Amino acid sequence: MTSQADHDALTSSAYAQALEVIGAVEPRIAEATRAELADQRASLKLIASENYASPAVLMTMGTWFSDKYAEGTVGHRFYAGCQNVDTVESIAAEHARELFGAEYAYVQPHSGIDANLVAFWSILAHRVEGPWLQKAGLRGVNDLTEADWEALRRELGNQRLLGMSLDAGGHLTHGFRPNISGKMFHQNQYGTDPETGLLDYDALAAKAREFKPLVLVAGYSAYPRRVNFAKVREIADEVGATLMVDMAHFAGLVAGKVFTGDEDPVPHAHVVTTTTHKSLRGPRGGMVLATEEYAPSVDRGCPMVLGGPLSHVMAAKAVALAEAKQESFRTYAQQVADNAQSLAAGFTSRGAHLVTGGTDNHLVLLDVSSYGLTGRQAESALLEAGVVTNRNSVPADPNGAWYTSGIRFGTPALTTRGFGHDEFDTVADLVVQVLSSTQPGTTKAGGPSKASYVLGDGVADKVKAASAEMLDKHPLYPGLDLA
Ligand code: DSN
Repeated sequence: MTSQADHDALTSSAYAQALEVIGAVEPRIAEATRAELADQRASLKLIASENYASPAVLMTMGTWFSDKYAEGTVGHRFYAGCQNVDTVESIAAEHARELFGAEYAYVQPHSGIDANLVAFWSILAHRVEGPWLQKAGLRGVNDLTEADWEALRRELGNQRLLGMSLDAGGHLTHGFRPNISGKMFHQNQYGTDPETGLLDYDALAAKAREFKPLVLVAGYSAYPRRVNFAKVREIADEVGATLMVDMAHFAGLVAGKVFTGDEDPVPHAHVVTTTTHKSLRGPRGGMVLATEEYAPSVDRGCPMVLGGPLSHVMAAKAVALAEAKQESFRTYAQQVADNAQSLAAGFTSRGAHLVTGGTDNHLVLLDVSSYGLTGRQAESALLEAGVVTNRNSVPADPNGAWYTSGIRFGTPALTTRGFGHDEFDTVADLVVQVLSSTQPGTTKAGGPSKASYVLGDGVADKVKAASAEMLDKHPLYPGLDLA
């Protein structure tokens, strides 16, 4: 067993040497890599979908597994020599099944969008193609005639999907028109209650009864509240829909047992998708969990819609999932949720307006219109002061999805650095200082601008100095010294 000091020295030396090897080929990349670490260390990272993976997870991605093709699935590959990839993929899937209590896990998706595409096509294959093949008395796709394909294409292309609208907090892959999900499906959207901003299950049920979707999508990327997935499953069952939950944002809270019972999507959904790099704190990538019933069609993800699996990333997923099984991850996940409460309370006590009035997950959505700003202006002013966030629509947003009226904040990353209640209260204070000191700018022609802004003199420096004090107390990768 190595001591923490030995471990830190090993990590520092490994990265310093790796950067030397990289720098000998393309010094600008080694330099940008060092600069990225410095920037991440020096800023308040509040983007709700970002985190800091452990050195073990990061290092696992930098190996020769990157060089191997392995299309197909474990034990059934389109390439020879995949025995070690099989080992890696099996271990990652085993950890995922155990951690989430899932019947089946597919760890190949390269991203959240890929995971959702795998899920959509798996549901279509299971619900549309499967019965159609059986009805036609066919054994497999090779038996289809051109006329059969024509009929199947028509049927596949006319299915209904009901998802949460983007401005209510859904994700663009849940049927938003510019995304393929909004084009490949006959889509419809549910929103939130205009008064409370909360999900209205009765309204959702009424819409589902009227629309009768094949796929009902639950999950969100900017809704600051928990969802009762048992209720959503009842609605799906009533209308004969497959329930797909996208838990990309809150997978860490599920893994860490903050969301249990009705709030845990895994026992209630037919198919669950996620990314692995957000609150779950793993490598950049995606994953699909499913019931046994959907497993065979999910397993066809590659080559159905995915290119060759990223074996080095699957290996890193296995490491991250092993980390998430540890007791310390439960403590972390609970702290993420507690910190979101502290941040929300800090904003509310300073007069800021929060969508839904607060939070009970890992994110807070601040409506910045009361400061006379668009989300775009607020995001830029905050960035100038070293506070990294992203603009986001609020329900029925008058400024649309580009300029927006909201700023989304998340606690996973700074919680990894060790921030607690007091620091998040200070973060709220700093954010409010910036927003209160920002004025909308004007266009070149002198008219009102939705993008430019003017931040009061000295505010950025003052906020950066206050942030630096907290960041210094909670260093990122404390043992990692590249000097
Ligand atoms: N980009 C992710 C997010 O920020 O929520 C989702 O795609």
